[in-house]
Amino acid sequence: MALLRRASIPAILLPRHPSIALRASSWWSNVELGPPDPILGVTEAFKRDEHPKKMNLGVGAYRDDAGRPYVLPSVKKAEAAMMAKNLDKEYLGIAGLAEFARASAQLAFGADSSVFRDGRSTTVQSISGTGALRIGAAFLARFHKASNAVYLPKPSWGNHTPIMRDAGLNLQAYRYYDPSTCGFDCAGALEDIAKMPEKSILLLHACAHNPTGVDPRPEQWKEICQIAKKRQLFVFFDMAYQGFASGDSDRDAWAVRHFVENGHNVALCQSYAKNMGLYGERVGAFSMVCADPDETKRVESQLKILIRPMYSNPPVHGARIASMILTTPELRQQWLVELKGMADRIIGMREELVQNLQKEGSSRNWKHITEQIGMFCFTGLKPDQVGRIIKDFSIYMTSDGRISVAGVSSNNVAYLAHGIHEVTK
Ligand code: IK2
Repeated sequence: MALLRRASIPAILLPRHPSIALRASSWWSNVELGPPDPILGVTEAFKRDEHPKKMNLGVGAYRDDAGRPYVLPSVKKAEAAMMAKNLDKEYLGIAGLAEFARASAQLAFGADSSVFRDGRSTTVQSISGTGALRIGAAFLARFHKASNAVYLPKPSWGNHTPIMRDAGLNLQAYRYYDPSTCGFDCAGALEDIAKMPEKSILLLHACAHNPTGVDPRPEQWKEICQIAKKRQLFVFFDMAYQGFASGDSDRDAWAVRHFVENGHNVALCQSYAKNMGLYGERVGAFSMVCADPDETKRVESQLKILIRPMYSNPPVHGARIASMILTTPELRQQWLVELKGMADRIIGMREELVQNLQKEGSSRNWKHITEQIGMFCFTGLKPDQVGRIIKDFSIYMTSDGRISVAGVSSNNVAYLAHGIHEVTK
């Protein structure tokens, strides 16, 4: 038919590439080419590089000391036990796996927390930490009528900005990092928090602040807690690294528990990407601490109403793994040892990096490398130095000078120190 129709059109009127001309004109000519993601774009550039010593310290993903991705033995054991049970693949409910949500909330708030006795908290499974943030932001945008201003630390994890903005919240910032000390700007943060309009949303990284690796000390947390209470701020905790900072999951949850014990009805996001190495399984949780059981029930119902049109219900496999680890005493014990092993390896690499910088003859003060905590180190390298270390040494990192210490190993720490020294001397 098409051929017959074309045969009846004079040749002069036929386009040179008829298949193109017969297509509808473009719908998307107005769509601009977007920039690559500032973190994941680093991995793309790394993959294209053929340097034999290239290092990818961009994305935060744990590697063992041989530089390989690490599947925790406790995760493998849980998966083997699950296989033996021959489980089905039915849909989960909108809020996810109930036993996972319960165990996750207990891990965060402490099993003996009064929020459980009082029936004052609700937890839903989420698509890892990012999904938890997205649920929380959507809930706040819809129901936190008193203010849509969300205050992020300066700097914060790069994805916080689009998550909050896309949910319709109004982005603000408070001072957090002091470049002159490569440490926490406590005075600046307290001053800014004290000036926030009442009922604003205050986003806090519960531990292992990303990207700086700089956390407040307990006495500083206490001050933040008090001022936030006085200003009647709504506290939104992001805890993507519980146990990964100090190696102790209770210690890393200290700030969250302190705020709750001191009367803050917080929102909390959890991720099992790092602390169980379940990156691609996308296991996380979102919790809201409420005033009483009735409020809890109402909030829970609305969380489900928000989730249903987003993704209907969360994936089951990773949540089963996390749930089995958290609720089986021997597996949980094994996991806690493995978690400490990961945290300790990172702490050890920080020390080795400083020693190697000294061996290189660097006279700079690198003590922030060992003082900062968690997966990331904010090296203090300036953008031009980052550009040079990438170009001359194929050592990839984000342009703010953040390195994922989890990607450093005994084999490449000396090369990294050499590169850093060459671009900073
Ligand atoms: N919140 C924070 C503060 C995070 O750091 C992350 C993980 N970021 O990791 C990538 C990187 O910075 O290199 C998350 C939330 C959420 O992570 P996920 O959605 O993987 O659980």
